[in-house]
Formats: sequence, structure tokens, C-alpha cells
Amino acid sequence: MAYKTLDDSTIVDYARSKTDVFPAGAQLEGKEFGDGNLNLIFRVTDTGTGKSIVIKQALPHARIDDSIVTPLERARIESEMLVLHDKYAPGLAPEIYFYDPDMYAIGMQDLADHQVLRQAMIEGKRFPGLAEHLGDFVAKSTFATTDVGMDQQDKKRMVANFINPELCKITEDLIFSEPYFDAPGNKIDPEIRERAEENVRDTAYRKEVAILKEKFMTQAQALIHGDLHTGSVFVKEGSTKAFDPEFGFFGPIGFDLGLIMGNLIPNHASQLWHKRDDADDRAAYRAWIEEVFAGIWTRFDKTFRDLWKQNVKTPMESNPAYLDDYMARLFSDAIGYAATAMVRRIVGLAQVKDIRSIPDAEVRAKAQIQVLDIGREFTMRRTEYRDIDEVVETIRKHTV
Ligand code: SR1
Ligand code: MG
Repeated sequence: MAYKTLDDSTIVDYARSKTDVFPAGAQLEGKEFGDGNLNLIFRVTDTGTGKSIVIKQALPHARIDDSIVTPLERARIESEMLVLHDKYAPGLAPEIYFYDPDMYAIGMQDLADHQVLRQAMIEGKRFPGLAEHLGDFVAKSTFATTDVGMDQQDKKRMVANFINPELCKITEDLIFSEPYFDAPGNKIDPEIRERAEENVRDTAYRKEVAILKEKFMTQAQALIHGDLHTGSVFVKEGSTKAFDPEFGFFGPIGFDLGLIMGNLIPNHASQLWHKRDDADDRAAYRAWIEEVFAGIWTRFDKTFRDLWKQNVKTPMESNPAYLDDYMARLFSDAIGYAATAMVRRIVGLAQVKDIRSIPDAEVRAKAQIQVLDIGREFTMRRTEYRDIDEVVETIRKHTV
């Protein structure tokens, strides 16, 4: 079948052709419900049994901006990443039912009983175990494809299978470049324009971001998710699932950590509005976010070190001082990438509902400036912090 974009009138016939998923004669209904930047997302339900699946189809251009080319081949990368995530980090990613290479469509587990973490946090919900799940997800999903976690020769061949240049270019532009100059796609509220321009004038700051960008572009450390923000995580009590790894490629592990940790910060700042009526509740919720922020790193650090010690076979990599040094570099990378992840959400093209749903321009600007200030300090001090508690102190200092 030649590629054709699916819609509400064709999705049921398409799903019916997937005979391993739905039995012949099943009564199906289907509808597109995606609100992401890049793909079509359908839910198809067998009305007889109530069984439902999600079908995700790649589009050739970004929904958010059709001048951005988004090759269909990323669906193949995503489907293979999901299979690997289920293998390396079982229970922490959705199950996949099929990949259709002609239609660039993936059939996967419907997580309708879960909620997207970003929305859940806007609603002020807490999820016990979230930090441990996310720390484990990043540790397990990345360790397996490091040079210690797998054969180095096999790894080099695997790198070629996950080359994802166009999606990496989106990240290079939207996260590492455009927020630091006057790019046409930027969206800067007038109340924060002067503060945003301060960043653009700060050549020492821009140099540090360029160093982070260079590492993103050149370090094939492990196969990373590549877009692990709070909109790429489903949650329900006791369950966390990372989805949407279409930006996957061999890159720096700290990028996955930084993206998930950094995307917590706009939410932290946005509680100025979402919990505006109760200062105690706001402080308690922010303290929970800080615990999750720190807990992701702490759990990652433990799980990754354990995996390393259990799997290391080569003499050079068995040196404990080397492991300590490796972890220290992952730590400063995570803090640096967290900074870039939060700053792009304030001034760049793809912003987030946490902040954008604040209708009061003055409160919104205050929250935005908190995020920009934390982002700059994280970037500049990332190699100086001695531990995660010192990093949390920076968050607290800017969000009083
Ligand atoms: C043009 S795509 C904009 C953003 O959406 C994705 O989720 C990535 O974060 C990308 O940067
Ligand atoms: Mg996405």
C-alpha cells in the first residue's frame, strides 16, 4: 500500500486490515485525537469487546510549522526504539503491536487509563514513585547501548541504524540555537523581551550553550530517547510509561535526563498561577516537584552504577575512578541540558501549556523570568555543583 495520510473516514478500514489485532467482523470505531507537534494519533476501539489501540502515523511536515520537514522514516526509528525500550526497561514504555513501513504507522498500547504527565502536573497531581520510574527508565534504556553495556563493534553498527539527522536538526535549531538569537520562529512576550535580549547579548552564556550543542551533535554515547519531556510520559498511580521516541539517536545520555528534569521547571514556576489561591499548597507542590527533580538524578545514578558494575568486562572501564568521572560528567551534562530544555519553552517556537495557560500577563512574565534565571544559572554553574541538593537550591532561590 502506498503512503497516504489516514483520517477519521479511513482509519477503521485501515485498522481492520490489521487482522492480528482485531478479529474479522469486529465492530470498530476510530478518531484522530492528537495534539502534538508532528503526527496523527488515532484511537480505534472494538465496540463489542471495548478493546482499543492507538495508531500513530508520521506526517511529512510538522503540524506546528509546515516549513519544518519531518521525514517519515522516523516512524521506523520510533517503532524500533519502542521495542528496545520494552526489552531494556520493561513496563516503562508502551507495548507495540505492529509497524507498517508503507504507511509509516505504529499500532501500540492504548494508555487511556493514564494521563500525560504535563497535564497531570498542571492539575497539581502527585505520583508516588515517579522519580524512581523515570530514573530507572533513563538508566536502563541508555546503559544497554553504551560501550560498557554492549559489544563496541555491534554498537558502531547500531549507530548507523539510528542515524536521525533531520529530527536532530530540529533539536539543534529549536533547543540549542534559536532561543539564543532573534530567530523568526521565537515567541517572546513583550513583558520579558528585555530579559530575553539579555541572554542574547551574553556571549559567555551563549558559548556554554554552544558547548552543550556540540556535545549533542558529536557524542554517540548511547541510544537516547531524544525528546523525553513531560509531554512524552504517561502516568497513573503506580505506573509510568515513556513514549514518543521518534527523536531517538545515539547521543549524550545527559540529554534525556536533562530534558525530563528541565521540563519540570516551567511547571514549578507556573504554580504561581495554578496554585495562586493557597501559598501553603503551592509551596508543598513545589517541594514535591523538587523531590522529583532530585530523585530522578539520584535513582538514575544508583541504577546506572549498579548496571555498570554488574556488566563491565574490560580492564580500562573497570577502574572505579573512571566510573566516578563518567557519572560526574553525566551529572553536569544533565544540568546543562535541563537548562536548555527549560529556556526553549519560554522563548522558542514550541512552548508549553504549563506557562502558556497563565492568562495574567504579569504573573506569566514572573514565572517565565524565574525559568530563564534558573536556566542561565544551571548552564553557567553546571560543572561546579557538588551534588543535586545544591542544584535544587538554585531552583528555590529563583522561585520565592
Ligand atoms: C517542530 S517540532 C517541535 C518540538 O516538538 C517535539 O516534541 C520536539 O520537542 C520538538 O522540538
Ligand atoms: Mg513528541
